[in-house]
Amino acid sequence: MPGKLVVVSNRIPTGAAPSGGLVVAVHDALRGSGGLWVGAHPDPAGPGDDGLTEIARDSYTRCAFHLTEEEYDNYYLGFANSVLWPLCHGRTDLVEIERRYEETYLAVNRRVARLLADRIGDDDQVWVHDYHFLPLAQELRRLGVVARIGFFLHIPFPPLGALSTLPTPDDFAAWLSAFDLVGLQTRGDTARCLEMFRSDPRAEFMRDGTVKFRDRVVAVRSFPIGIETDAFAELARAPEEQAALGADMGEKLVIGVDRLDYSKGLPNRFRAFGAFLDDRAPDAPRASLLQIAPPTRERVAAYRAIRTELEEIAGRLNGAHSELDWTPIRYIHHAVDRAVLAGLYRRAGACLVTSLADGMNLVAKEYVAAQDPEDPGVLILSRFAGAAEDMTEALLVNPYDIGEMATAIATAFDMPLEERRARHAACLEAVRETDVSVWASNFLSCLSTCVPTMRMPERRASAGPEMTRPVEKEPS
Ligand code: ADQ
Repeated sequence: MPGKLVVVSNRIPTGAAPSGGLVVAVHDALRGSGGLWVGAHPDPAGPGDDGLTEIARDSYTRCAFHLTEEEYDNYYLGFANSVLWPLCHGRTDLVEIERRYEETYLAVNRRVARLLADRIGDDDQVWVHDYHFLPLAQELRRLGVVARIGFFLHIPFPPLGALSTLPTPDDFAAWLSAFDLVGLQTRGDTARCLEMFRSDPRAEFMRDGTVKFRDRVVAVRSFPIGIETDAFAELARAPEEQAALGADMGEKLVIGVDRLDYSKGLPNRFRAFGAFLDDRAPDAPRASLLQIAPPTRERVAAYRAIRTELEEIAGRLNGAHSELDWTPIRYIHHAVDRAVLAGLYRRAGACLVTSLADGMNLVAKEYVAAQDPEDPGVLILSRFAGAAEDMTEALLVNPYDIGEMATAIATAFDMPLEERRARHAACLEAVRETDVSVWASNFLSCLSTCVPTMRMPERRASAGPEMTRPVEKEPS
């Protein structure tokens, strides 16, 4: 009988009925297998216990581990978001090297592994999410866990050269090789991951494309993530949400929705909208940019800096272009209810996704799903978002080229209906093909076909260093 599913992710839903595409897909997969979902407790400091706190139980169990304030600072804000995040998003200039960051990151992963090891059966499948837990499989293997362990990286895989920024660059490949399956967002990410292994003398390529690394074999594949397409489209059609959106946002509306993050290219997006306003004819219809961008990680200096920069640009552009009854840039700093968001997407004639680097970008997919296929808006999409790999009929732009983005905004507003329909239909097909339910089932069925390279139950009690053993090759 197949075992249960164990999911590990930094964020974990606390409510009884989780919402949001990724969360729902994971929730559904867990309900089917009666498994366990473990994540960090939303309260930074727990009640003092060092173990797992159960936060929900249904057909599966949700448990959380607590981070002390020091762990939150050094593991989450430190190594995860001031080292790995900028590294993976091409901003090695923002990487902050602090010994305590790395030490705490490893210590938290070791602790989570200890909390989990006894709860994982040999036939279970473990699905680890994202850069907060890169060393987790290595720690679980050290504790004798032989179950299949898969990893999905939601953010871009870093280019080879950038890995040298890490305090111990060789660790990255070793961490990944402790998983049986490494899932990445795009074919480009997969190529970069394989390039890392190819340049490492410890790695060797098997005939079936898997990588043998010391005593382990790991498969590397892309699994582009998506959204709950039909459910989101349904939300956008809801008439009550439409009725609430009659605000005077001008005749032409372009929308942007992002966490306030330097990887999303927001300053250039605002500048491009300013250049579009500069170039438009005096009698052209009024156009507004509605930017929804709640701040995140504000204790990290780079996030405070981007907020200040953006407010300055918005202030300057509004000063130059506002009229008594019209403000061209509306900048909202808080999260918006998903139903309202879906309605706003549908109301907007264009959506600007201008990421300088992005694993996938779900906003691009949500915008397409929310459109009326008979009269759709136009997606303007950065070539550096993972979504651009398959959504080739969006207006693809270089987010460093302000003039090109300004022209794209004008092109989107002037685009004939037939062309809008054709581009939208092609993009919608790409969104459907990567529906989040497809993404989850593809990843899990691929993981189930991986042949675990360590089936040595007698090692379960030992927490010693990894032992070597003959490699079992995956069937080709
Ligand atoms: P994010 O960097 O958070 O995700 P994205 O993929 O765009 O980026 O997802 C953002 C989600 O949050 C969307 O569903 C969006 O609707 C929602 N959201 C953003 N701002 C909001 C607001 N103000 N109010 C309400 N909802 C808001 C990371 C990676 C991405 C990858 C995803 C999933 O950085 O590249 O696509 O994980 O793997």
